[in-house]
Amino acid sequence: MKTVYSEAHRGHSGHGELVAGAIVPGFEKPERAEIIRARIDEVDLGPVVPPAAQTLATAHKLHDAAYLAFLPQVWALWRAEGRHGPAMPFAWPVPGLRRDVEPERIDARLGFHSFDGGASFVAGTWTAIRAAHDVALTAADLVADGAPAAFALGRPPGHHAGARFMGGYCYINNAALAAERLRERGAARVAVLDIDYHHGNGTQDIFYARDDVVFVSIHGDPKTEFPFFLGHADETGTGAGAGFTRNLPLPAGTGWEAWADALDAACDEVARHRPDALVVSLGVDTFAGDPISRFRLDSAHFPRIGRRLARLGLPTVFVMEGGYAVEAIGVNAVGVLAGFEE
Ligand code: Q9C
Ligand code: ZN
Repeated sequence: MKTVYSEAHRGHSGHGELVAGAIVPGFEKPERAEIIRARIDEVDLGPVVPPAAQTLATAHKLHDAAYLAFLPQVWALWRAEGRHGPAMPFAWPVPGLRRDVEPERIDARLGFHSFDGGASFVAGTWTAIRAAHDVALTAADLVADGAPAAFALGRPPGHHAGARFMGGYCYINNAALAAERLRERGAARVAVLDIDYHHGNGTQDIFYARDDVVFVSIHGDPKTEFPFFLGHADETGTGAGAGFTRNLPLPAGTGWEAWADALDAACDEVARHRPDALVVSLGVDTFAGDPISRFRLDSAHFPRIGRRLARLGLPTVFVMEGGYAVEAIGVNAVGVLAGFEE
């Protein structure tokens, strides 16, 4: 299959994140995409192509206009306050505080548009976000044009980004873009299957009231795992979307057998809705060696995931999400894709 990739992700680097009271180097770093890119050549997965030019029209169907307008301005606003280091929020308008008065200062605006401190900005962040957006839409177009599958290798990832917030290393929801583009190109119904370790709260948020995009997710139980505040089994959709969201939370420590059972259940759920196309939010932070996650999959399991997904027989866009064991991320992510192609 073709991979869509842009080097523009490299500018989103050098930021840190808060772990146990200290700012440590960010786990979501350029090496991740570089190592996957190298592995694609090693196993001859297929051609690597640049994204085609895209407008933000599809993003505007998924994200709030004020939120989308804010993202490209962040770095300049931060610099205008004399700051040089990464921009990160530190105050959030939780219930009990006001959201109806939009603040003016950049520190406050960052918190206003986010749910955690995990989506920081450096000089190249917007360019990387925009490139990942173009990558996802281009991969969806390849599949709409008739390719059986395509791989959107962008970063930053997207599945924690909701209609009006960033967080969890995510800004614009790339998987949601791919699903929406498949809808625009003629698919009556699209399924998004999220196999990242973390619940795809942003994707769920965007499609929760819709019956044309099914969202199915296998993830660490939010009672103990990030993003903590969404992803429980009783969340099944609302309004027209009732019955079109399915969450399969699993306890930290889950290994291959129980995880594979959940994948079977998730695939059955996808098939039951008879979608015309599939988007896979491809996180490989389910790997046992992942430094921030707690499932126990081995590298040998990832091709088996790909083979199971292929049995759905659907045109499929793979969109890169998480995975932080960089030494294994190439083998694991490309393992899924190679298994799918068998
Ligand atoms: N620094 C994705 O896998 N963990 N996002 C914060 C404290 C956030 C994961 C830990 C994990 C976000 C796309
Ligand atoms: Zn994740």
